[in-house]
Amino acid sequence: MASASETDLGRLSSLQELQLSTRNHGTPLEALRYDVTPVGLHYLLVHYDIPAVDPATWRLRVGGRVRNELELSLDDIRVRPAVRRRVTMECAGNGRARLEPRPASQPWVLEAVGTGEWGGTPLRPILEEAGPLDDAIEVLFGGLDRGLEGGVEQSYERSVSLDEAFRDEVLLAYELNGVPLPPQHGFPLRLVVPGWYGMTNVKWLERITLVDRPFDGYQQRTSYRFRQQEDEEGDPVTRMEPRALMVPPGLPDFLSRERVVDLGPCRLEGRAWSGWGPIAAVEISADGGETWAAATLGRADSRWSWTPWSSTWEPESPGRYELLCRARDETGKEQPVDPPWNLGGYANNAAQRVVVTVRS
Ligand SMILES: Nc1nc2c(c(=O)[nH]1)N[C@H]1C(S)=C(S)[C@@H](COP(=O)(O)O)O[C@H]1N2
Ligand SMILES: [Mo]
Repeated sequence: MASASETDLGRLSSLQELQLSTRNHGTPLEALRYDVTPVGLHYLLVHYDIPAVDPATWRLRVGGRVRNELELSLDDIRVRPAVRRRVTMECAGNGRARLEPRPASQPWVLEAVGTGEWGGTPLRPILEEAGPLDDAIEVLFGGLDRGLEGGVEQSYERSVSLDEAFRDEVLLAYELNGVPLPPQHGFPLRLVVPGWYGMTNVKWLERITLVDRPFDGYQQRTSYRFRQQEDEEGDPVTRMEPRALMVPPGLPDFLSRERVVDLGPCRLEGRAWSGWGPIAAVEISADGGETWAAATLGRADSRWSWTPWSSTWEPESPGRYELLCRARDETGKEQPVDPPWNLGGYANNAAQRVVVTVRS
């Protein structure tokens, strides 16, 4: 077993990677067919252990730079105005395993994304009731789960700016797809910040603290920054970069996951999303990225949920092909074909590649 300090230097044994990838499962890509990802198929990322929570004694505490501290039970939260929002959430590490060299962390290939129908209450009125003092600049969200990371013992905590926390669509969710939040997704309460990568959506929430200086805890300062070298400060990871994914067509091979399809028209379909703006285009390539053709876009269920797309591919002859898809959003951000490397392996939104053998 490597020590924590060895793994920080970027060496994970294959057993450690397997351990991470069995605890934190992805959404099978065939489940991109559902508008809302069924609960058990939604990807999962748990940094430490799933904490045991007694809902009867659990309280949400709102404090720090506020006029009125609040202490809310689950019942207090449930009687507040209820909303349901369809939100696509993606882990910032999605695509990490396709980077070379591979950063030492959860080895996602491409499947760390899902769309939930999150039910809960808007955050803003709670913050207004607490009444931020003039010097409050950020809102810090603290989870109940504890562990060690980079040798530092910590609770999972992340902050967002006051402006971001006051957005109307930010919610405190106690339901997923109409059922109480399952333990692994943050029971009894989690934060949902539409458009941002998964790490912002703090699970097992128990503390909301308004602060008068930028939060510099581990998950804000050390993790989730774009860096090429250890000693750089780096820019923070924030919103989801655009990405399109396809349901791999035809039949999979058990071990390689490569696909086999019969000669003839082949329907391709999938989903695309971006945290920066609505999806403007999805394109398909059947020649490894030499030429691209536009796919047809469907309608997203909400601004914050993924956009369906489809296309028909007509291979001319049997053989081995490499299919790619890529998305562009209305701000002009487009997926690259080559993976954008960084030390933490964040936001690798290089176009998906699917190897397909066409048989006659
Ligand atoms: N308290 C807490 N919140 C957390 C995490 C965690 O480990 N602890 N993981 C974060 C990360 S990195 C992601 S990608 C999402 C995953 O949410 P899900 O498991 O419900 O899909 O939760 C985020 N919230
Ligand atoms: Mo994540």
